[in-house]
Order: sequence, then C-alpha cells, then structure tokens
Amino acid sequence: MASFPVINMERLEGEERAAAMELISDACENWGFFELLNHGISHELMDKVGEMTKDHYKKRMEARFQEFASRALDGADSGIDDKDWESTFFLRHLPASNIADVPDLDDDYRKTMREFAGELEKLAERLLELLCENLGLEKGYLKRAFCGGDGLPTFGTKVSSYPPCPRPELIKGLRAHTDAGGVILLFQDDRVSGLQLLKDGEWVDVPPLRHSIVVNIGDQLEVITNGRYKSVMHRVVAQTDGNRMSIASFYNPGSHAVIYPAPALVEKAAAKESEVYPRFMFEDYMKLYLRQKFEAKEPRFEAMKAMEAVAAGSPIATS
Ligand SMILES: O=C(O)CCC(=O)C(=O)O
Ligand SMILES: [Fe+2]
Repeated sequence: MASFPVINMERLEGEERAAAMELISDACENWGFFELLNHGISHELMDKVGEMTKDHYKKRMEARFQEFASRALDGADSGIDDKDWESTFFLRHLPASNIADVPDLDDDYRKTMREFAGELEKLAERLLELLCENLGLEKGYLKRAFCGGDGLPTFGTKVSSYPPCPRPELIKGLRAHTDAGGVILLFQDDRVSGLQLLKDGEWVDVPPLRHSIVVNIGDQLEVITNGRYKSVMHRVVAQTDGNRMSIASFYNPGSHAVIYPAPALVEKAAAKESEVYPRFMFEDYMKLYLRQKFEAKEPRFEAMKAMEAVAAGSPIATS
C-alpha cells in the first residue's frame, strides 16, 4: 500500500508546486487524510501549546478522568460500545469566541490557545483555496459555501487527552466515525500514536510526526464535491503506555449555511439524480449527526435526501 501522504508546504512556493498540488489532490481523493509540514505555524507556538495542554490535563482534568476510569471498565468482559477512553474540553472560535468564558484555564493558556486558533483558521482557509484550485472551482468558492446566514463559518477546537488504558481491547480511545464538517486540522502527540483511518477495509496508522498538522476531510466536503473527496472513517485506539495529546480543530459551515454539491462538479461527475448528493442546512445535518456520529455516513446522506424530497413536495418511493 502507498505510504501515508505527507505534504511539505514549502514545495508549494517553487518549481515543485504542481507536484505538491497533485499530492494533495491524490490524498483528498484516495485517503481523506494527509499530513502537512512547513505549514507556517511556528514550532515555538506548537511546543508551547503542547506543553500547556499537558500541564492543564495534569492540573485540571486528570482527577476527573481517573474517577471515570475507575468505573468505566467495571464488569466489562466484552467490547464497550457506548463510551470512549478520552478526556476532553471544547473551545469555540467562530462565529464568536468563548475562550474568555471557558472555566479552569490559566490566563496564559487562554491567550496561547487564542493565538493558535488564529493561526489554524488562516491555515484552514489557505487549504480551502488549494482545494478549490485542485477541484477547478473559482477562488473563494469553498469559503463562501461555508458562510451561513451570519456570514461566518463555525470554527472550534476539541482538546483531548487519551490516558493510558489497562484494557485497550475493551474500549476505544474514540470510536470509529467520520467527521461531520468541512476540514479538520489536528495537532497530535509526536510520541504516542493511536489515530487510525480505514483504507481499503484496513485500519492504517496516522503516524506521529513532530510539528506536523494532520488534515482530514469531513462529510460536508464530500457533499460539496459530490463525492469526489470522501470523508473517511477514523478512530483512536487506546494505548497501555503514554498519555496521547490531540488538539482537533473543526473548520465547518455556519449553522445556517445551505450545503449542496457544487454545480460544476455535478455536471462532470453525475448524470443521474440518484448520484447527486443532497442539499440541506448544515444545522439540520448536525442534529442528525449528534445522534448518529458513530454510524456510517451513508444513511445520514439518505435521510437528508429524503428531507429534501419532502421539502420539494415530491413523492418518495416507499418500497
Ligand atoms: O484525537 C484524534 O486524533 C482524533 C479526534 C477525532 O477524530 C475527533 O474528535 O473527531
Ligand atoms: Fe474525528
């Protein structure tokens, strides 16, 4: 199998640009994941974020997690499928930041995370532009598609720790799922692994790589590209040793953004109605996703298609 795609973004500036763009294109079409190096976010800032996040876990999160951990495996002798072995908290950046209101963060950590989020937002938007170019969409198309009623995307960060687990065969760090949104940017531990993606029916490790940002494609980009890019199932396997840090930032459509396949991509790819992805408001998709996150995405797309048919007043086949 080809090795996990790693893209050195410095190559986008020179003679090797076409080759680097082709790598991104291939990764989007065949992996749904890739890893970026030299992405423009300073290593110093990343190191600071990493250290502070590990400190914060020790100081503010560990005791609560241990309480959960002491009960989570009680009496289990087969796989646990309703819990994850992770400790998390969330930060929202767009449409409005909540960083000032999140409890238990030291001022310095708050400030550093705000700076990091600003850098990630720029990187996400730069990436969307690269994807537009690869897809043959006009400049700014994807960002505009993500801008909802209030003109802003939704952007937020999930800060996670996956502490060592005595029985990783019983519980996942995070159960398999696809991500609901647009592009996801992940700053993961450079030593403790655990993230895997499903490729051609096999679980493949996303290798820890110091100072890299892992990117993956969410369900909304699958819809907008009418299936040319696919969101891919991934999971976190709990480890017996080491506490894995992961900081995942989700650049998603605004709640009121109406998501649908880009017409330019439908004309090329699909002739039949059944081969066209649905049209819906992002918040309606999220309502469904919250209930069905750990299930396959296809029934979600089908459900949105059925809602679209009802809204359009067309009969739905019942058999
Ligand atoms: O922690 C990770 O590496 C992945 C997290 C993830 O997939 C998610 O939160 O959706
Ligand atoms: Fe995910």
